[in-house]
Amino acid sequence: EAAADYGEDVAHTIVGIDGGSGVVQSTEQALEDYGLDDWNVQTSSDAAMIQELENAYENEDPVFVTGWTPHWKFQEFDLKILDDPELSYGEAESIHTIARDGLEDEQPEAYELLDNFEWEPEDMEEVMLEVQDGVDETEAAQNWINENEDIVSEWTDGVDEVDGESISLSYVAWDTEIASTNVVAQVLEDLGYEVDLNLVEANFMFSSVASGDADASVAVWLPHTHADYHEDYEEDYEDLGPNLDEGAQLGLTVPAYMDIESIEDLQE
Ligand code: PBE
Repeated sequence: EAAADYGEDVAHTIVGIDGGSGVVQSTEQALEDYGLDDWNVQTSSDAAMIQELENAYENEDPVFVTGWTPHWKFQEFDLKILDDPELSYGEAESIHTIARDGLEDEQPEAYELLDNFEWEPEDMEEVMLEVQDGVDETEAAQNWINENEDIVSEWTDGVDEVDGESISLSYVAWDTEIASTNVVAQVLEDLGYEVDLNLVEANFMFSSVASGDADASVAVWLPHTHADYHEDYEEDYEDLGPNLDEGAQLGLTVPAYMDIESIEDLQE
């Protein structure tokens, strides 16, 4: 089957996640960059996108999804990210932690922990896979912590415990961020914090930390994915740098059984 025919098979539709996500915005950019005028991105949620991917995969049907790594879907399914010579999806991404102005002075222990938090894609994937397998998010986070005490002790090294102070973390219901946010939340709880998980839409993840309504977020993808949000709000919060430095990437993603290698192949 010629790659261009896939368009008709899928009604020229790419299955996306929430409209506020960077990966959907990058996909819209890709349609423009590659002149794929008759294509569109259908927005839904991470969970709904996975369901559609699963359905297609079972029947070996063509399907296009807005993908990213790290993500357990690459372990569960045989997938490929299409070449993107125009770099509509950017290149390698890092995931950053941001904190509200004033956190360092007012809650130095939490600030220090957040500043120290850093892990690898494999770590994130372990938590994600367990959640995907049906383990409760909190429990999956705690399991990872128990099995990785050496890593966690580097984050908590020299950080004093507190007595029931509250702290809030903003995040979006993306599998990657569910994993990271729950792990950091559990470590903060172990330090004595009462953690409020603030599940929001993408733009509020940034505005809540900028306004100080939330204390921090560990879910900021840069330099490409969240560049627009970051530009709008970065003056009003502090960027603590990467918590995952290498191994993150966005892209138009398809099952490996599809006969297509590049987004360019969709041009008719
Ligand atoms: N993601 C996961 C997000 C960032 C983290 C790739 C879905 C996004 O596209 O905005």
